[in-house]
Amino acid sequence: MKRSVRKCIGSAPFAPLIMKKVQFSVIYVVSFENPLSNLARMEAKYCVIICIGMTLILMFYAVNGTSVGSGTSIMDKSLPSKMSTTMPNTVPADGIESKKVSSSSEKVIDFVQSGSLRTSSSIDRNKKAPVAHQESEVRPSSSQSKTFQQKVDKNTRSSSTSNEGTSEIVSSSLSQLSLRKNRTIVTKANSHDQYKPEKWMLLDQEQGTLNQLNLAIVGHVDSGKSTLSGRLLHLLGRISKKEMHKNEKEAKEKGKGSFAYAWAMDESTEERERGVTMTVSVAYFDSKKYRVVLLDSPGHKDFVPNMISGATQADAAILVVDACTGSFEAGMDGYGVGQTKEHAQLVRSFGVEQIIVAVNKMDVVGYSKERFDFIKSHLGGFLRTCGFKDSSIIWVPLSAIENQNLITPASDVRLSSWHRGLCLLDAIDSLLPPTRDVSKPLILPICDVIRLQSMGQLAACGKLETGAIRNGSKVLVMPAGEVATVRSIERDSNTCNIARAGDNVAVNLQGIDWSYVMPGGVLCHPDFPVSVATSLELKIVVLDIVTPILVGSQVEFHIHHAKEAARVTKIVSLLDQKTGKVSKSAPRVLKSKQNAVIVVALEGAVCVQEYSTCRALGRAFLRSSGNTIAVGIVTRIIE
Ligand SMILES: Nc1nc2c(ncn2[C@@H]2O[C@H](COP(=O)(O)OP(=O)(O)OP(=O)(O)O)[C@@H](O)[C@H]2O)c(=O)[nH]1
Ligand SMILES: [Mg+2]
Repeated sequence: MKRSVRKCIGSAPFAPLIMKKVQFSVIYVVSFENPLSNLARMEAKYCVIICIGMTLILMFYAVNGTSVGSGTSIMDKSLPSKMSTTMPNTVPADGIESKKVSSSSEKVIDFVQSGSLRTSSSIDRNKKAPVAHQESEVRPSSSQSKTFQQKVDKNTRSSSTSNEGTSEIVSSSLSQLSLRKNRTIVTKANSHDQYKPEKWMLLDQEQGTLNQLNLAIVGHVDSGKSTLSGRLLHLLGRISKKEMHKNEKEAKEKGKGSFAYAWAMDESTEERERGVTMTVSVAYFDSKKYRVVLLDSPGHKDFVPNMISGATQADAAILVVDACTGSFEAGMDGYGVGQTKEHAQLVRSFGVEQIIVAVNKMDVVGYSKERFDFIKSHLGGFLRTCGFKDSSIIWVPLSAIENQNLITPASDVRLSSWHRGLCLLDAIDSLLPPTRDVSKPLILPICDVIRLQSMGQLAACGKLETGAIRNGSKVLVMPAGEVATVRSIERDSNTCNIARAGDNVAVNLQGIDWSYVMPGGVLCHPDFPVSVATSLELKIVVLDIVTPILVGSQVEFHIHHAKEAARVTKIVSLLDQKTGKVSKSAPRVLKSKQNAVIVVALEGAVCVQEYSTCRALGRAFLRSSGNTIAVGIVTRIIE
């Protein structure tokens, strides 16, 4: 329907031309009516017939020819990439339309929503991505190759930045999606039970290598996440003295002296000028037990979609809260204003079970035990309602600025006198190793795509949720349904031969057109394709909302790295919060804190699995007007 409408619009530019031709013919006919001689009349008759004929032919070509030709290209250009996270302009969804009227910073958001993460180049300054301007800034993802990062051509990246060529190809590939989808899914919908992993996939941990732990740093704006991350990296030797000195000097010159450590993570000019993290930055360090992938998320409300990109990959999280009077309370404010609450809810909905609460800026409150206890009791109660078990929450009072209780126990007696618990680094090491599902078929949700035009190479970046790949493995790129071959793999800037579940990698692909590989897509096993759907049944928990959810409500649907405009088409039932049983069928509205089963129809197809089959592809959440309004799981793929 949408396409046909666009097709008409597509042919519109040709309409004046057709009209002109018709008018000309009519004038011509009329002018021949006046000469009265027979010959003239005969000629006039023939002329009239010829003219009518020509007019009809011209109209036929004009209508068919132009609507097909121009309609296709114009339609394709105006259609958003289905897997792109930029919302279609035509969707009057709450808070979505307004985002499209974007300021430059919002454009950045759109781009980054493609799932872009970036590796903190402070850790390796010579490997810095070229940056031309903010909108097209190249921000390599999670643990993808810095080599890729170095070579990447800012104009060649597949992302949600508007790229007419890209959207044209992507749209045309998507137009075939339903066919591909059916072909792929119907003919190859193998049950996961039939999957037998190959021997190399199951090999034990390589000797001498640490377990990888993807650790998201989340929390309310200005709570000190980047400062804490920068400080930690500096203490662990991942940032040189020279580097730190440079940051300190430059930050001071700009009147932002207190942000020197944060600058290790916040590298873009805009982030530094605004003193706000806008995209997730990625850094690495080794603890005694883990190879830690640190995902420093933005805390500002406007950048929650970016935070999601990183947090969906997390095995565990550090929730940073600001101990200062008023600041902690602001983070706990409801209705989408307090990101302490929103982030905690989101990371839990992504399946994160273990959380470290870093109560930061304890220096400002004189390392007060009372303040710490107050925060612990208030936030602790809330975390329990999110589903965190008490035994999975570690509380760490600290000061990033004064280096208290980060990698060694506090030296300040005001803290050490009462805190007998762990310092932050020990708390990280006390986390249980994440389970890695290598015995299931490959699933790698793509958070970023990097194209090296000069070398004709293409890398899909993201975390392997299940399964394993090695050089030469065949992978199915969804939703396109195209098979590609793994040319090489990079993990934490190093090439490796095998990547297994849990690894954050850049997978260099060959044998596939780049337009088929998109952020929000999924790499999977060719014989076990993931589903592609536009209508889903969800079991949701409604968060603190001001506007109730109704049938017909327009929402932003998020799932792994994909985002689509959606509409609530049905509220199936209300569920009892304690028993989970249906308490009311087909309620008219959904309000805060209610549990329900709903059906959503998506504007475009997303790669999805039922939660019972694959957790990573079965967790979804809904946003509206810049707030997360519900978190949930996919219980049924309808269409
Ligand atoms: N006094 C004090 N200030 C701190 C501490 N940690 C961070 N800050 C300050 O808090 C401000 C914000 O720090 P950031 O690290 O940018 O905070 P953030 O959470 O990363 O902010 P966003 O990413 O924008 O959400 C800076 O001025 C820091 O110097 C601390 O332990 N004590
Ligand atoms: Mg920050």
